[in-house]
Amino acid sequence: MTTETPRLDRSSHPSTGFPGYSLPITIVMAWCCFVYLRKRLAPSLSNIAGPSPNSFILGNIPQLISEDGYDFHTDLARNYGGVVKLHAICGAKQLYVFDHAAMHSVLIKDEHIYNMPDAFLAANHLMFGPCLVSTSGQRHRRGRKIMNPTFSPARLREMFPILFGIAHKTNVTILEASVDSKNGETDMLHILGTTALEFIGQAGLGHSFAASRSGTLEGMKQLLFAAKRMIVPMQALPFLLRIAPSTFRRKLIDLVPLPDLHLARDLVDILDKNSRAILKGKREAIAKGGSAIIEQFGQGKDAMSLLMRADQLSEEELLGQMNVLIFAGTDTTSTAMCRCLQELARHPTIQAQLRDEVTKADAHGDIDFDVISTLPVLDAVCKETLRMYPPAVTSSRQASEDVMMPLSAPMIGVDNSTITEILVPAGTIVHVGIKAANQSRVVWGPDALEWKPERWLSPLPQTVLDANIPGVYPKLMTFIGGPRGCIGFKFAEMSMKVLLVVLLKEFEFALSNKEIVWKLGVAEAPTVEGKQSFPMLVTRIQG
Ligand code: HEM
Ligand SMILES: *[C@@H]1O[C@H](CO)[C@@H](O)[C@H](O)[C@H]1NC(C)=O
Ligand SMILES: *[C@@H]1O[C@H](CO)[C@@H](O)[C@H](O)[C@H]1NC(C)=O
Ligand SMILES: CC(=O)N[C@H]1CO[C@H](CO)[C@@H](O)[C@@H]1O
Repeated sequence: MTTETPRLDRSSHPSTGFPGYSLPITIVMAWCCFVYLRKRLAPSLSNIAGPSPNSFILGNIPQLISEDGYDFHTDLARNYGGVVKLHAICGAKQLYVFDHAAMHSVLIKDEHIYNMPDAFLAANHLMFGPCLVSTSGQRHRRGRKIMNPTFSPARLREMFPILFGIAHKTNVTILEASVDSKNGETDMLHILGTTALEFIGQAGLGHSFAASRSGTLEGMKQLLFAAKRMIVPMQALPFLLRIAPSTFRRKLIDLVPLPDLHLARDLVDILDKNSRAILKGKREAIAKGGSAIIEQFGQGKDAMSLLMRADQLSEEELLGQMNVLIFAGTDTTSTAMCRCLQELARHPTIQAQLRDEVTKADAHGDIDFDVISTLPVLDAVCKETLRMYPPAVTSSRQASEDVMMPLSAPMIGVDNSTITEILVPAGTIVHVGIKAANQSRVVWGPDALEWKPERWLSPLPQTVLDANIPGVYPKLMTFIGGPRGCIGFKFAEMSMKVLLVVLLKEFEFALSNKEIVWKLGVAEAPTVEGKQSFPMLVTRIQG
């Protein structure tokens, strides 16, 4: 199968910051103002405290979506109660929420009222096609019902040896890379990114990206960062999708002088072409039947093969779901692994303790599926990393009607009165502060901001047990909760564990002296001097 590699001029678009404002953006924003002002906002949010807007037109949005926005999110968590008011475009108000009763309402109790924002659904539709992250309501429920079994515990058991096979290849890649390396540094982001893509490729798509050397990984990464930089003009998408036929939209995209939009267009074209080629290959193998299926990567047991045999999704939907698995499962997992290795490098005693545990368990060939989940230090290291460093920092929803938001503890309003619940007006966008919730001192105790796997090895504090945190992953918001919670959280956890078992047996990880700057994209990413990379000093353990 031939897949195309994107050739992209990376210097042609800004790597950080907010794009400049040209005529089309001004038009889009004027349109947004019109829509928001028409909806006139209920006064109920005026008493909620929050940071003052940076500008009238854009409010706090540039800070919220900035790639350098860690401090903004930290300040929100530190300086306000569990619900914070943000200023959005043209004076509209949004909420930033990390109170757990409020999160429970948004994600579970009143989930049918809080959809993914229209602009996100529309952008996801343009990028990926019809899929889980471009649909809501009934259509989304149908999609979940069809997709859920593809990552069930029985499937994970089947995928387990496939993941080990890939991790062993990664071991060899690291060996080669560290031999080739001039200064002893190995870029673990690239290696772990390729590995995570291969995990999803083989287990999810029955396809080896490593074998086809497609540019999917680079393309996906750049697409997500370009999409995030376009959040403001994206607000016009639901409107454009409604009025314009697709050929006209395409012309429009070509005409609008936004480098990021053109980059996104080219990337989407490449991803689409690759995905269609993969799907065609699978169709042919299924048509041939018998050994043609077994010869495929994943032996026909991957998620896509299951979906194709179940025959409930259209061709476009299959492509969409395929794109979304790549999109949702790659950068998130590789970033979490980078954070994991970073903390293990900072805590050599824990690294040694973990190495000891996995080496003993893995002494007679690969650890068994049932055994890997019983290793306490391995489990604690993964959970603590996912708590401290959730790869996605926020997740957004939009209220489709007026709704009351409960609070777990009263807050003080701007007028010094006590607020016990909030009337959220229809149309309000609510950002769930995943990171802020995970690190709450109220819940986790005074050491909430320290990476301490030990906290998982003894009974958790009563405040954690009482908090009733509404995550699909016990006690954490990292994978969100409710019907839109991450479909792949068990798969992601298993991927991390398999990699840690194989890599810690073989290597010792230390930090290089390069300064790592973490940027906030759709998932966070480590950079060195503006380029995505995560150099580490990797030494092979002798003996
Ligand atoms: C550490 C790794 C991961 C993290 C932190 C993570 C986190 C998340 C979060 C926060 C969401 C909710 C997004 C939103 O609604 O705003 C989500 C959704 C999703 N994730 Fe993951 N994810 C990870 C790995 C994976 C993997 C490996 C897969 C695929 C096997 C996957 C598949 C999905 C899908 C399909 C959705 C959309 C669910 C829906 O809208 O119904 N994720 N994930
Ligand atoms: C890693 O690769 C080396 C060289 O091929 C091999 O000797 C070693 O057993 C491998 N280790 C693991 C855990 O796969
Ligand atoms: C609220 O209380 C603070 C201190 O207790 C005071 O400085 C401030 O003026 C009060 N604000 C209003 C609106 O009453
Ligand atoms: C509510 C709360 O305690 N939030 C904490 C979340 O994490 C930030 C740092 O990222 C802390 O400063 C907050 O106090």
